[in-house]
Amino acid sequence: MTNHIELQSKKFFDPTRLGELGWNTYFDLQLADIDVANSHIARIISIQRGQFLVTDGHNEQLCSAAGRLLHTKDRDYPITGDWVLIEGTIITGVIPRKNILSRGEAGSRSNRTRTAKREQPIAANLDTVFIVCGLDRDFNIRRLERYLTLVHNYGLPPVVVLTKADLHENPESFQQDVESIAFGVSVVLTSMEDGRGKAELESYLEYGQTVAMIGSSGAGKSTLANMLHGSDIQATGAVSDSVGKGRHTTTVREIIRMPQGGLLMDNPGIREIAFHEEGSGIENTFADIEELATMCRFANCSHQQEPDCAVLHAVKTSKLPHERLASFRKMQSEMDYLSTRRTKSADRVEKERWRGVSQRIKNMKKGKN
Ligand SMILES: Nc1nc2c(ncn2[C@@H]2O[C@H](COP(=O)(O)OP(=O)(O)OP(=O)(O)O)[C@@H](O)[C@H]2O)c(=O)[nH]1
Ligand SMILES: [Mg+2]
Ligand SMILES: [Zn+2]
Repeated sequence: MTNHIELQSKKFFDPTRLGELGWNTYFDLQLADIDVANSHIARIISIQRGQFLVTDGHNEQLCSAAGRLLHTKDRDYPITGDWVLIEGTIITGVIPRKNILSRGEAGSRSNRTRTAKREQPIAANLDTVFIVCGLDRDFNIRRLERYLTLVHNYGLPPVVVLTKADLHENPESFQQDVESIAFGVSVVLTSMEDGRGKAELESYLEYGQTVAMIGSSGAGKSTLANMLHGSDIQATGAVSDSVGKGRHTTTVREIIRMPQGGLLMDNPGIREIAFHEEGSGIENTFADIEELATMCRFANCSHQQEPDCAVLHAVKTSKLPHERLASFRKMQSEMDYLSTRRTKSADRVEKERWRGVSQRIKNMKKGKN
C-alpha cells in the first residue's frame, strides 16, 4: 500500500522542485492520511480577488478553491503559503499546516476589549518572521512589543529588522533599545543606501526556508525585499501623508523566490495589531516581568498594589520602565479576555451538546426515537 502511494505521488510531484519551495518531511508525513491520487501538489504564492496563484516549481497557475473549502468556517480556507492539492485548476484540499501567522481583522476590534472578533490570516508554513520597523517616525518600542507578542503567540521565531539606519549617526542606540526589550531575538540594522544587514538576514533565507515580513506601511518591507533579492522585484513608495495612514504601496501578500534559495513573503502594511488568539506571546515578550513576578510575595500578584511586589519595586527603582509595565498590563488584559471568550464558547458548545443529550433521553422516555 505504501509503495502504491509512493509510486503515485512520485507521478504527481517532483520532490526536488517542491523542496525548493519549502516542502519537507513534515509535509510528507501529512500526506500519509490523504488521498493524493489524481491531484497535484502546489504552494499558494499569492491570492488576488479570490483567485489563488500557485506554483509547483515548474509552472505557475491561477486556481480557484472548491466550494467546500470556501464554506468551511474556520481554518480550511486556503491562505498564502499553504500547500494545496489541485485538480485541474481547482484547489481541492489544504495540506495540514505546520503553523500559521494571523491577527485580528482590522475594523472588527471591539472598543471595549480591543480584541478582534474576526481573524485575518497572514500566512501559513513559515520558518521565520521579520518584524520590519523603520528608524523614522515608524519607530515605536511599544508597537514592537505588540508585534513580538503576536509572533510569539503563534510559536514563530521573530527577527526585528530596523530599516533606514542611514537616517541616523548612531543607529546602534536604537538597536540596543530594542535588544533591551526583545530577549533572545536578533535585532538587525539595515539600509538601502549601503546594504548593511544583508548578510545577516540572508542566513534566514537559505534553501527551503520561508520568511514573512510584517510591519507598518512605509516601514521599508518591499525595499528590503529588493535589497535582499539584489534587484527591483517589488514596487516601493514614499509614505503618502502626514498622519501615516496613506496608501499601501504593496497591496497583496506575495511569496518571492529568493536567490539565496529560500522564500520571502512581502505583505501590505499593518495599521493596527489586534490579537485574535492567545498563546505564549506574553511570557516570551515580557520575559523580564515574568522573571520579576516569581519574586513577588503573592504567586497570583497582579502587580497593581500588592505588598512586596517585585515588579512594582523594579518600576520604583527605575529598573523597569513604567511604560513597559503598562504595555504588559494592557496586553495581558487583552489575552485574558481572549481566553475567557474561548472558554465561554467551549462552554456553550458543551451546554448545547448536553441539551441535545437530555432531549434525546426525554424522547426515549416518551417512547419516541
Ligand atoms: N533612507 C531610507 N529610506 C528607505 C529605506 N528603506 C525604505 N525607505 C523608504 O521608505 C519608503 C517606504 O518603503 P517601502 O519599501 O515601499 O515600504 P513598505 O513597508 O513596503 O510599505 P507598504 O508596501 O505600503 O506596506 C520608500 O520611500 C523607501 O524609499 C532605507 O533603508 N533608507
Ligand atoms: Mg511594500
Ligand atoms: Zn507583583
